[in-house]
Amino acid sequence: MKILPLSVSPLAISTSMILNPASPSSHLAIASQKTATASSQKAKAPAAKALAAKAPATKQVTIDNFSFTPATLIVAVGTQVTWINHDDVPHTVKTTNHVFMSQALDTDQQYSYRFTKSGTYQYFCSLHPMMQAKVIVK
Ligand SMILES: [Cu+2]
Repeated sequence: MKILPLSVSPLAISTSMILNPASPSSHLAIASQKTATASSQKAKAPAAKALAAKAPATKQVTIDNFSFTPATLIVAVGTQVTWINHDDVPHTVKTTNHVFMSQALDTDQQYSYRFTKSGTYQYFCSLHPMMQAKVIVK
């Protein structure tokens, strides 16, 4: 799984600045130190979990053989979803309710959208409207 840098997420930046005006990295360092002083051997596991929770959530949908996989993707609010076209023909990602639409994606090109509101987002390929899938944001 690709973890995108914090800088791509306005949400992550603003949250970090509220929590710690200095910098996100020094905040993470402080969190790690606190965990490290805990006596148990389990110290590393909670630290890793804390770091993962601060990373922006990302999910991927692959486009291959004229279909979106997974056809139904369930994500949390704030998740950035990236579609990657592995077909050798162009495809698009267009929501039925006009929330967003990608440009035509050539082979190996990708499109990302961050879901900031809960709901069900039906989408399709405007070039091949039989290609349909959805993202459910909770
Ligand atoms: Cu298509």
